[in-house]
Amino acid sequence: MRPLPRQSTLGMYGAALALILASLAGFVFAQHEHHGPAPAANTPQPQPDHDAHAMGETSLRRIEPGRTYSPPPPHMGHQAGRVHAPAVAPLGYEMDAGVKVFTLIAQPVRWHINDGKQSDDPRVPQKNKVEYAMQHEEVREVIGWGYNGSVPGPTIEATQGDTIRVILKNELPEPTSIHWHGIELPNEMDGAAEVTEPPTPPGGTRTYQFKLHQNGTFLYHSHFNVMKQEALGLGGILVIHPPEEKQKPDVDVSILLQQWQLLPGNPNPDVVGMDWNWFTFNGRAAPDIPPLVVKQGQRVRIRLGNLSMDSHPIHLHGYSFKVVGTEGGPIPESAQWPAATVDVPPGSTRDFEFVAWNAGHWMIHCHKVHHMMNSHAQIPVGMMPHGGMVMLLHVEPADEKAPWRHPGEPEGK
Ligand SMILES: [Cu+2]
Repeated sequence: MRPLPRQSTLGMYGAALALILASLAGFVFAQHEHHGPAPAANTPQPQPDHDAHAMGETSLRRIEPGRTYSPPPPHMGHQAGRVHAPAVAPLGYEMDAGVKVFTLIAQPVRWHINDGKQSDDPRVPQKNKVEYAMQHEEVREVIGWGYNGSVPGPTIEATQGDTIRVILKNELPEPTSIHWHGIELPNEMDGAAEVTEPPTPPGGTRTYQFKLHQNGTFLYHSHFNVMKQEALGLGGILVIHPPEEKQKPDVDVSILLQQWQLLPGNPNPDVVGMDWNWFTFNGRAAPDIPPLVVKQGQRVRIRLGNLSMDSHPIHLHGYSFKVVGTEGGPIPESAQWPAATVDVPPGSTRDFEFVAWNAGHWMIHCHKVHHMMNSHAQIPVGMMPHGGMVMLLHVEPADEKAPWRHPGEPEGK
């Protein structure tokens, strides 16, 4: 494909003028043909089941008359296909003269942070349930800002040594930019709006292109009007695989941690308040976070990224794991540390790995128990049901009848 021209050098006044003109004109974007995302290979549960969507004309009329938004771009052909982001559709790329080309459309997104349904996953033993104690059924619809109809944006996958081009199209009602968080790149590609580049105005396009010299788990997020734009959801994870890997995980998962202040009856997040009351893995709060299903014996890597304003100590039941990476890249083997909880500070990523020897239904959750709640501010005294950053890891046993045995204990004892 032909690379799109670089953004024109509009200054702040130009951007502001474009914003005013755009809102006066009520510009309309052409609808592209929608190619559905192809399921990624080698993932435990390919489930592009995110119920987020770029808002269609009908629902939009209530908010911004006359404006429509592009569906996800048809760049779904080539899939790296290794990293699985539960609840978020995968993103493919096109090749252009050796460059991997991704498209991110920044646009308003309406989705359910929680669909209000009890989890009916048959793998969770029903006999253990206490009515109303486990799961919060409040439906919460949110209108945020995301990429390609998704909050958070899709996980971008590439390989060290690749040159990637990311085409940002701005369908937001205000200027934006994308910062490549943790990436060592030329200054003019950093995406720090008003510092290294003018922000991309509404209706504008900006092309970022750079070579990837690192590997690991990184972030991307808006870097214009940051407090508001990040609080509305504009972020995602960028995974760079090493060209060669000694121990490839069988299951590779990315989870973006976000938090929201949602006031009763209002789908628009409060972007200035600090009483965060909804906490999400990939835009979903429990019980609406899809479970992670793996087979006993598989090597699992979980990549956590934090684009919220709190730290999240993420805890896994039934295992000790090894922390193997940060937003600075992989941790040398001698410096990896064993843990059952890994704290993920704001603006960081943490990768941890384990071999799923222990079959069963294991919880993965933030250990700030405040963050294991939905809308706690509204809950009266009494039972406080689980919600928020709570996910289930199902490790399917290789042999249903085999007795439980710790791997440290010799067989036959
Ligand atoms: Cu937390």
